[in-house]
Amino acid sequence: MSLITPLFDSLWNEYLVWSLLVGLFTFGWLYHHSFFYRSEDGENPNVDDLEVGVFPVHYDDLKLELAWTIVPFMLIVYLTYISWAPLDNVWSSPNGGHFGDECVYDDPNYNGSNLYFDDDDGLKGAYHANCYHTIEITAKQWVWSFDCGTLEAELCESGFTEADGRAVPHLSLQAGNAYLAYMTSEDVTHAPWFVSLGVKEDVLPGQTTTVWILAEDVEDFLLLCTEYCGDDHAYMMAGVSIHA
Ligand SMILES: [Cu+2]
Repeated sequence: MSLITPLFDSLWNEYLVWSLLVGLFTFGWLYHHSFFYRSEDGENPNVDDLEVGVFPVHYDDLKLELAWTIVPFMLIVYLTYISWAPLDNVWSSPNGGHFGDECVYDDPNYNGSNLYFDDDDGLKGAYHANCYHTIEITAKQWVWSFDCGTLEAELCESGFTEADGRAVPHLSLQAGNAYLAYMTSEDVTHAPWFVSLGVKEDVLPGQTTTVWILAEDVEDFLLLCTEYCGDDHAYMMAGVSIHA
């Protein structure tokens, strides 16, 4: 079972490496200076003649200030750059974006959604599909409801399942398909988190928001609410199955 999609997998690893490098550098420097510049017993600890309330301008170092401003800034620009393509992929346009247009089932050229991951597309790869299916998700305190519209049962089916000893709503999708969910809320703000797919999006009363559900692997996982919505927020879950 994939915990995150390849889209976020490579980003996660790269962010982890940079966090470790920056952490090692920062804490290494901090601990080195804390011990190396410790005052000896009996020594006047204020060897720099610092005065309370007076900024020590005689220690000003323009080169150092520029370095610690520009170097982290360049790192942030780089991390933004590598995150751009995956974000562009998960926020793709529903009109001829990465996932084409909505599938037209009676079109003689219709040949399935055909979701696939292209490793060579851009820096980190990207998902593509010929076309996508649409579903609707409605949230209310404290239950999810899924509407498959006119989709065949093989492509989308909603029902109930058991999780944590309770009956919860269930959504069944087919692997190899891209779905666009149109979502709204009947009361307060909620946010479905498709745990295994690594995506979540707010749903809001009186508004429609969308999220791409990229059903790639055959797996079962939970959908959890990740926007605090009242007493039973913690139990507001659903089961998601992606079948072959
Ligand atoms: Cu909720």
